[in-house]
Amino acid sequence: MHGLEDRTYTSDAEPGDHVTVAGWVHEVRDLGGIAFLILRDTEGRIQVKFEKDEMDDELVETGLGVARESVIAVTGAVDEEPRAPTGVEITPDSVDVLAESDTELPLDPSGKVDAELSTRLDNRTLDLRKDEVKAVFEIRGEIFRAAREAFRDANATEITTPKIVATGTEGGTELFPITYFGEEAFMNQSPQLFKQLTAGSSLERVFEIGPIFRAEEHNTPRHLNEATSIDFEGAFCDHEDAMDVCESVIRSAYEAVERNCEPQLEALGLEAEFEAPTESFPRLTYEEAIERINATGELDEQLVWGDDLPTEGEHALGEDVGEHYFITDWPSEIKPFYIKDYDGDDTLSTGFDLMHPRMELVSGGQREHRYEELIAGFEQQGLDPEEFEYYTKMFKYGMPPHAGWAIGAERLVMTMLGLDNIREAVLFPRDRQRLSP
Ligand code: ATP
Ligand code: AMO
Repeated sequence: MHGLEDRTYTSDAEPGDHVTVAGWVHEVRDLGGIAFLILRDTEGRIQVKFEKDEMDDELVETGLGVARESVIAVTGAVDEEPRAPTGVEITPDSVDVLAESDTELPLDPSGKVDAELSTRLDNRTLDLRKDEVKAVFEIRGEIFRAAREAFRDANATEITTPKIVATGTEGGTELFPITYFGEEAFMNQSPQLFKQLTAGSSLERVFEIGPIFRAEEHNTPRHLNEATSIDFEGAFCDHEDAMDVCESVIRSAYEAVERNCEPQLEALGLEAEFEAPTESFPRLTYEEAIERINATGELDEQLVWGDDLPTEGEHALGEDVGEHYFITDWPSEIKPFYIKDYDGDDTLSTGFDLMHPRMELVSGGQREHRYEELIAGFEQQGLDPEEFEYYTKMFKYGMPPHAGWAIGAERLVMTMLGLDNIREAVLFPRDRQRLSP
């Protein structure tokens, strides 16, 4: 067996080198006297040539007898060969089989045979061997890297908050209950209260990239039961400042992907059309939004002040605006209790959403930081403030004005790459039907 510390990636194998490459058997083509094995690793592919009459029989047998998707290490000389797919080929001195694959595959990683999404998700390891699938997750990683950099520029500290909690915060979706040493507990729907408690400390500006759990009953192409939330919270920020940070994070993510992910965009067939947003995102008020939706004539019934925006309305507006846009100045009654109203108008909320033409990406707002008003907000929402005492009491000890937001990371990946289903943006998605792998 090879210790593979001196392994060369396929993309680094140059004519004249003597190398060991390791990876998966992508394809074997036997032309009679000569045969080719295409070896695939994370960097690309390389052709391995077997000239049957000139090479050791055992070597030829090993190289050509191995099933597709087996893992092998090949040592040999690299030569220029214009007819090879990458312009070079290896003539092997040795072939070691490190892990043999079954000949029957549940999924064809060469992509020649299409597979249903459920088959792909059941066999994610094989699915990820396809260039265009791998590209999604490399881009997802780049988005997180860029977001962390943008947060650093915004002077925010990365934090992590508990995922096992005593209370929920997001009214719209159900909680997953769990048993915590005999007590009822829940999986966290949002780091909302914890990020506020931290922003109100000496840290001031914080961010978190972590899981959120929502017992969404329905099965849609844009809802998950476990999603990844990119959260920001900043003390001494108002909702306008928070929108600025949000815009810079989204813009940085697009720019980093455009700059650093050319091969991945190519694998997805997006290299020609991919464009980072250049203009700043328009900010529409809720009132303007419903007027524009009504003007499209796409809805059977006209929207009036106080209505939540129905999905068809969001789509009509998305088509009309044609780019990312914020919706601001929502009716207070349809925003959560922790969002602050405008001073002097308790019907108008500082909450905002960032929309992609296809769907909502972000919710946020300035927070209610005044103790009495916060307690009143809980009561209006039908929540018992006593249960949230761990949170509310800190508002008695100097809680600065603060604001923040959360981006649904999978929705960002999905809309950026034009994926049809949010499950394509998660390695191992959790939905109504899927608890494993
Ligand atoms: P949030 O993150 O605040 O839940 P959202 O994007 O999930 O935002 P909308 O798209 O405005 O919310 O949808 C509103 C609600 O409509 C959803 O939370 C869900 O309860 C319901 N809904 C949306 N699509 C479907 C669907 N295809 N089938 C059943 N219910 C749906
Ligand atoms: P909200 O509930 O709107 O706000 O969630 C923020 C963003 O998270 C994403 N998201 C989801 N993505 C996939 N599947 C889901 N089930 C799902 N639910 C939410 C969306 C959404 O815009 N505490 C507030 C944020 C804040 O005010 O800071 C909150 O959680 O992209």
